Amino acid sequence: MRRPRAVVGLATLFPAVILIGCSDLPSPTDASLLAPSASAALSKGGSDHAGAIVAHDACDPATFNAALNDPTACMKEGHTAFQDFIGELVATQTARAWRFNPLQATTHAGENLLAQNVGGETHTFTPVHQFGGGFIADLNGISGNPVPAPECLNFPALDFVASGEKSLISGAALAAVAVNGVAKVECCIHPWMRAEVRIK
Ligand SMILES: [Cu+2]
Repeated sequence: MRRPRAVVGLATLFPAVILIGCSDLPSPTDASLLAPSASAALSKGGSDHAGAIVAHDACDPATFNAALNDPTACMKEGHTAFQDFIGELVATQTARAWRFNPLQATTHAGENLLAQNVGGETHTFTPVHQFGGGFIADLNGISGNPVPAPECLNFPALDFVASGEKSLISGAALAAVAVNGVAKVECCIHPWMRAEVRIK
């Protein structure tokens, strides 16, 4: 998938992104399970799914775009200023308005899940074996997730979903990470954004 400008902006603010994102990519073993199959399924008409995970945030465009030095970092009118977002993270290790809904979803084996971003920032909906940090070291640090989930470092496979856009999480990708029938999905930018998907 294309890399959105938001990530470039984040890389400017958090130079560690460049190191993690470009110099030490794991082998793309899961690539065939993630973005390509999802985009293929979406192009078939977008109805090849039963449930959905929706990403929410509350970014304030003026302060986020200034702080991230990117006029497209936040594309929807939210009410959380960048400094308040960072302050909440430092105080509580989470930013509550940045969340997936539902926190627990259910699918049938093989079904795709719709990934919908109704927030202003870009998010990923990445199936992971274990919850961990994302690919932005500073956000990992202040949210208490110092160790990235390996899937979040597999940049070519990440499914960046921009503000207002949709994608699909493939049933195969969910099955590949499921433990006892439950697959974990997290945002690799904001690693406290997490959901669990029960596969029936
Ligand atoms: Cu996110």
